[in-house]
Amino acid sequence: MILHLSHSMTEISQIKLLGNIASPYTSRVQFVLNLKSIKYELIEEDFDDKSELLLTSNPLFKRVPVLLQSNKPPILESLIIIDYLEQIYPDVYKLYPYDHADQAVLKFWAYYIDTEFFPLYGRLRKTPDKEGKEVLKKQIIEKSHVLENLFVKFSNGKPYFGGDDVGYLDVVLGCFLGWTKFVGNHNNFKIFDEVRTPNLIEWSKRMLSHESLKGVIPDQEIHIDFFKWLTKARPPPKAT
Ligand SMILES: N[C@@H](CCC(=O)N[C@@H](CS)C(=O)NCC(=O)O)C(=O)O
Repeated sequence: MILHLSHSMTEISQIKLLGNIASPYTSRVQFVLNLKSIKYELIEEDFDDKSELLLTSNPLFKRVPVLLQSNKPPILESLIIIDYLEQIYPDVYKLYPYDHADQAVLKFWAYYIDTEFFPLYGRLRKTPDKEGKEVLKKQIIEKSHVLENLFVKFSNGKPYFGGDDVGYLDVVLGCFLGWTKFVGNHNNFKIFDEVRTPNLIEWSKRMLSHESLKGVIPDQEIHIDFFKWLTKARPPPKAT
């Protein structure tokens, strides 16, 4: 739902986002900034040589994304940044339903996606032995069923988790679509699949052609290069 821009939108162009092109959490925030028509400057972080700005604005985790505005503290963590954007610009493209209990339910699922689903991709990379990898692939497939059922429940026959248009969970899960494709290809399996998760397959296509995601989810080349970097910079333990 797109409503008229408020006066305070002029302040928004002061927003800077510390991010990285391969970072899904950065994409997540960019997606929301685009949906809310908020202008921002993206400052690309090199993880081999993190900027002073990143180290001072997120000294504990030293991670992106970080949202910066003049005379305000840095806002950290993608889900917190999204919440913040929704609170300060509630009238421009509403991500959540109005009901607080319904919001809390969506946030639970965001927590699930961030703690139970996506981390499995990293564990798959770091697990050296074949058997261990197979176990993780199974777990990813199990979780893809959970997500398929979640989609059926929330979309209620409509194209997005949010219903007729992109909502909170679309943003939360949608940012992982590039890595989902890469991890599947790299490990010879399908994470979302026409037979097992037909709704998520159709949803993925819709998401990737959505205007607000254009240019936000990078090409597979970027994932390939980032994966090479990860393998070199943070090598998995050797198989015993
Ligand atoms: N929970 C955080 C995760 C952020 C995160 O993991 N960022 C990664 C890039 S995807 C990062 O900055 N990594 C820097 C590093 O590992 O040195 C969020 O939602 O913002």
